[in-house]
Amino acid sequence: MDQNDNEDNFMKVFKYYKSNKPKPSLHNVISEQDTSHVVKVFTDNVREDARTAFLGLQNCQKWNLYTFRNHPGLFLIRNPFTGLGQRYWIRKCLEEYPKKPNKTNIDLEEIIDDWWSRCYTNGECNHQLLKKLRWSTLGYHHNWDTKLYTENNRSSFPEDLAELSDIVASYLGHTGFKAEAAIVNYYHMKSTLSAHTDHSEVNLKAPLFSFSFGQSAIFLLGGQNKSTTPSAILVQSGDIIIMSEEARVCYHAVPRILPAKSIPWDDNIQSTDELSIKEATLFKYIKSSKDVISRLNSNSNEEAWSKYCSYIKESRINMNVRQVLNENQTSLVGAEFIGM
Ligand SMILES: O=C(O)CCC(=O)C(=O)O
Repeated sequence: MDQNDNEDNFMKVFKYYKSNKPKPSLHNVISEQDTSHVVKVFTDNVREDARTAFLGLQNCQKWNLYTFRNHPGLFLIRNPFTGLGQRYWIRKCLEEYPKKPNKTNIDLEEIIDDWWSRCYTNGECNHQLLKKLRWSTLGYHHNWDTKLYTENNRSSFPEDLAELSDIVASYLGHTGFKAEAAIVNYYHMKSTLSAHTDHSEVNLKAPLFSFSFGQSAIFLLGGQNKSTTPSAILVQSGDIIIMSEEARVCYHAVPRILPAKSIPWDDNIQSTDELSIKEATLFKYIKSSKDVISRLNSNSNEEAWSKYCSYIKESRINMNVRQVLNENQTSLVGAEFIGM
């Protein structure tokens, strides 16, 4: 076999799952029941985190954590969110994260301060504009051309997303994780994301957290070059994929979006009570719980939720959170690092 055949192994699988004629068989797509590939991690001794309910998560003791026999460092937490929690994050990704000063793919054509409001100007939905959003970047903005982060291309990172990432990082024992950059990806039913590695961050030792909502997807994870045949993993709404250690620098891609088999963002929708916990000792990043609790609860109103519901019925959203800097590093100024 010549060198190119080898390098094509990732692409062959990508093309197989992307194809419409013929449509792929999903027989080899790994789900958590597939014990020849997946190992359930027993987390009986896991400590409860008092912040979970504020951020739309179930009690940590109820989470289902899996590792993959062929992919050291890859973890899956199967939907630890409540229904209201999923609604909260879906709405944040649509209403808040594409707002300026965050960057979006639409900036190349036109700078829109508030994309979601613009989509609904005069009470009508501008479907064309709605479909145009493919990504927004938060914190350090990823420069897609240079593949570099720079200090002068940075906005503040959302406190709630930093707190959510901190909860998941702590659950897995990564106590020093700092959320400093995120790419929010917006997929429609025919969207794909091609094979790539995430290596623009100075710190490649810190894990990457990938939160998915809405329609399902086939996620491919291969090795450190494209000659490794990737595994195809089914990712559903609420799932968190964690890429750490070896898996942090492996090739991955999304060749296909699949219709969701269930609607977990509709599960058990009821308002969360104001929780009587001393806030000052609770949060690391969020200053007050009032805002998050009232935002969580506002989505229990079906009328308020309906516009977001129509969007997510035909789309998938993925929040991909990274630490950029090394421990004890406070800025990129003067830092030596290598991009692609
Ligand atoms: O959508 C996904 O699941 C993956 C997104 C991703 O790989 C990225 O943003 O780098």
